[in-house]
Amino acid sequence: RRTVLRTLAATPAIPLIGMPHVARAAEIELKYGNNLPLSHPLNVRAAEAAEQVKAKTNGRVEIKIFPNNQLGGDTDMLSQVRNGGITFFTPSALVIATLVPVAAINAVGFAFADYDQVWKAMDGPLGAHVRAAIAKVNLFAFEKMWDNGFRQMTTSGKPIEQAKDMSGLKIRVPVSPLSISMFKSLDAAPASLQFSEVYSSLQTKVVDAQENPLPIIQVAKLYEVQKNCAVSNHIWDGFWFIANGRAWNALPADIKTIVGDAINEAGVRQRGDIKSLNETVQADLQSKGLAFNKTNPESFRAKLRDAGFYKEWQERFGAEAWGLLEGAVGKLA
Ligand code: TF8
Repeated sequence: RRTVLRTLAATPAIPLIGMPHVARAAEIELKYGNNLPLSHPLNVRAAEAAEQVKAKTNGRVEIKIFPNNQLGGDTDMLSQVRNGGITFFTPSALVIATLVPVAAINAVGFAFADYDQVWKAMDGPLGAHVRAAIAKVNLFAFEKMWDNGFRQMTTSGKPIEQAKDMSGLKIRVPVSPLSISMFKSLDAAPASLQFSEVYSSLQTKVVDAQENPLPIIQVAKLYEVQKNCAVSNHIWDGFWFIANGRAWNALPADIKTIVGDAINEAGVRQRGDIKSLNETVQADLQSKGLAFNKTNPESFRAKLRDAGFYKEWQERFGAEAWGLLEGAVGKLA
């Protein structure tokens, strides 16, 4: 970066009159990678944040977005954000948990009843606990988590209504020990695959089912390769907006404030987008041929309890984190 600055300083001023579209190169370019198409609210709002940062820094700072797994799948992007190849990444809580195990705690099955509970916990003590754990692996997590949504299950075969319908179901889950444990406890046959592999694995029938929030099912066109959708709300999932710790700390304080504010404010707007999408997207998916059915959450919860799922994860997450979760949602184990 220094070389660039010196070069700029040594260059005689060029009059820009009559060429208003010739932009000066940003002094600081920050790369942001994610796994979603540009149409998802995550990218729409991140682009707004990038615009705001550019405007407020008079073009000095540019956040460049690489959407849609352009830089590789989640596992690749997670190592790139760790080694500084990219500055920002927004993994689902399930995905960052491969590195920071406690980050999966919001995804304990059937824990959160609604968004009031979610944001009280994640903007409150539970979120603070997870952010501190993320900081320990030299990543910086912005304060406001972004929303992925409540996860629902889709199948190419028969609909899922009760826990017993899960028996033997070949279902794709994220690369997440918690997801594997949960779906095994439900007697399903889960397979961990990266998000970038989901569509093709359903298309080629490597798996028969998958689970994701409705806005993801829509933007990833999973309705093309699935028939039924069980509204199970089995996991609440969010994205942590994370930065490479070293790159973040190297930014001047005023820039950190501008970038932090822009990203946190965009995140809060993005939560609103997902919430309203949830109300409209089902009709759209239905019109594209996906059939919806309700589920009986009690049958799932009872099955998980009987299988010792809650007890096991209480131990794995530890008393402190589990206490914060139960403080937000009530007793689980
Ligand atoms: C998964 C993830 C996804 C998110 C989203 C595509 O299913 O959890 O829900 O990564 O960004 O792999």
